[in-house]
Amino acid sequence: MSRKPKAAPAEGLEAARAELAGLAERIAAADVAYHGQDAPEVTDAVYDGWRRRHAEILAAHPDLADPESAVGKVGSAPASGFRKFRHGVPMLSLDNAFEAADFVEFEARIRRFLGLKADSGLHFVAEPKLDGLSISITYENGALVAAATRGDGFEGEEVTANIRTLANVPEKLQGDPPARIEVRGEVLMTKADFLALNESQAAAGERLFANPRNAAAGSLRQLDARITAGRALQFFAYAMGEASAEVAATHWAYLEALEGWGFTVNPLRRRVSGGAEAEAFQREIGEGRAALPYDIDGVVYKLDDIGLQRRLGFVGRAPRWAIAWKFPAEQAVTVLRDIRIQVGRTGALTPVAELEPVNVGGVLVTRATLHNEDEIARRDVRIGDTVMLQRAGDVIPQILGVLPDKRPKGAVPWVPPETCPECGSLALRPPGEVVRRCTGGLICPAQQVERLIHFVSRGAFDIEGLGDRTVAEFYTDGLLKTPVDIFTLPEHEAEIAKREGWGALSARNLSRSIEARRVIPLARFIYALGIRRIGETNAKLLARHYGSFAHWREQMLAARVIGSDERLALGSIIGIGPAVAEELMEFFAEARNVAALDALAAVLTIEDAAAAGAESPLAGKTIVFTGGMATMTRPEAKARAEALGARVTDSVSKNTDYVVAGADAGSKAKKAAALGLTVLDEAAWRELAGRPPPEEAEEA
Ligand code: D41
Repeated sequence: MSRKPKAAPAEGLEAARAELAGLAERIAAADVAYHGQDAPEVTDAVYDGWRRRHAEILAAHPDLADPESAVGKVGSAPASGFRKFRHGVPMLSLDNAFEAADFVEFEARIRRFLGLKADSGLHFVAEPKLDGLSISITYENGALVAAATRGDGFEGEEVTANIRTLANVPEKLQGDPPARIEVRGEVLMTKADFLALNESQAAAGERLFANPRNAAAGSLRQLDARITAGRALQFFAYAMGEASAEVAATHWAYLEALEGWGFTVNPLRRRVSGGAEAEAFQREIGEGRAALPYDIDGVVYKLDDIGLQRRLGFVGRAPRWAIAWKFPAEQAVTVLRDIRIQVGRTGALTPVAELEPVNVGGVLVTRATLHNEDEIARRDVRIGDTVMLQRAGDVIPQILGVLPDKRPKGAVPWVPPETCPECGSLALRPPGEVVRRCTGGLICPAQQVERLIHFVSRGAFDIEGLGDRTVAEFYTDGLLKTPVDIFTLPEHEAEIAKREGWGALSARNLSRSIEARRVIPLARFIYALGIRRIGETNAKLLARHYGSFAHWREQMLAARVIGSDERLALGSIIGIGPAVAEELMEFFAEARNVAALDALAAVLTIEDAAAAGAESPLAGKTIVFTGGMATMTRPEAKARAEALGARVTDSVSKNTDYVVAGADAGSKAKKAAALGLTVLDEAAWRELAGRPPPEEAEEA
């Protein structure tokens, strides 16, 4: 493609500088999200667009080049060209702890879940949390056969040839490993190797890397594995994935087995029992951190007993049995230039701080969230103030507080707007709520655009080629107004092809990716609607509970009647609280919403939700637990049932398949008997749940 550098905007240097700063911030944030453990926040196309524009402006204004800028130094742009690799067992993420109280709560949660006494000892393995990139390596009959990046946890990129070039990754395992085993760990570059690499990059006139992690990522994700071979990368093994046979009963023993097979395992690992020992280890490692040859950003604590790990399972994408206790985040000081109002998909007005650009731990920060107007008042943040900033491991920087000595004369307290800056409608803050909202609803362009952006986003319709910027442009130009318009875009393909930055091929590709999404799973569809409080998790719960679009729609309409059976049924879905139910009812009470829903359903095929664990005897069944059990807590029983595809509800009705009656089961068990339902005792439940009596379970 021949792209002439476009001249910078006519407003001149200042405008160019501002646009450059904005782009740098977005690119840096996307890099953090991409190279971090999180899923990328923007599509590759949007990201590439930002980078192109950034380069164009720099080409027109070379003086604006900022040697401190993180842009241009970062590891690599999201590479394509690698084969996708589906992980047999998802690579989980980790919940974070930031202080001792979080660890205490983590332990308490484990005890509650397992029904253990408060004074029962729990043993953990503590491992420094290496700041590299997570990799999975598969061995068959002791030989390395495949390696892949973590990606989004479900699907990564296949990097077998690259991983084979790492000196400390065994090609053949020693000892007697299971026939098939997957080993997980972190690939990193030491600080010294990173500095040396950047020196030789500079000497060769090549781009520099921002930090060791980006250097490791950029070095590994090379289509030409010979380049990887020339880079000093190391692999530290820390977890197991799939295995054809049981390896060990504790995580500690598993790590020793890994060492026996020839892997490098972090020698700083330690067994700790309880919060006090964890806190001491945290301090010890924190103090030694700067002197370590590689970057770490915290310590991972894993429950040692693998049997208990299995019982605990995971919630969302993170195991209940492990936690990453992070070191305090990096901070900086800068000047608050302005407070801008952002209008979200649901009309929420969020104040955003516009900052004098500042480098915080290698990332250029120009914006920070101010959360809400109470926060601004509480911290008395004023325009012109010098503020303390924190980047807490995640992407959105926060303002910690104000340096009062540096306040300029005449700075006045900030006053929240009474109207929406986007559409001029009244912006109201209901009593008892912290958020001010635009009352413009669908007439507010900001809300409409945000809804469309959400609709096509990754977890929703995931339409490739329709990035944030494109959606906003199409909206402004009248090509898109409501979600259903997306499916008429292919009819405008010729027109789109003529737009600036487009061509016949990209327009064709857009039509193709839209057509490919005419069939959509129910959960994604529900999530795409952008109803307040219906995130991916709740959308899945609803899809699983109601099964089909027609059934869900019918039930929601009926549930609008307070006291109806349908309303009670909605309220009894575990995980769907009253606030969520309220939002659903509000959505369905609005005729325009139902009309929009039906317009979409008319052009789409919405797939029924398959119950999880479809082959299990509990798939699609509805269970009520009542009374206490001796060998399993209620949360564990519920999690087990849900993992097997069952719905757990609170109230017994004719739609209940099983009632599990514990020791002191009362009225619910009676009602079940009266309705002629199947009532199980604890032993029968364990049998059904594939959890035979505890003595035998040890062997399983
Ligand atoms: O050192 C690390 N970065 C590290 C990461 C580690 N030592 N252990 C880890 N263990 C896990 C589980 C408990 C889920 C097997 C991890 C990670 N996960 C992890 N890294 C990135 C996402 C998750």
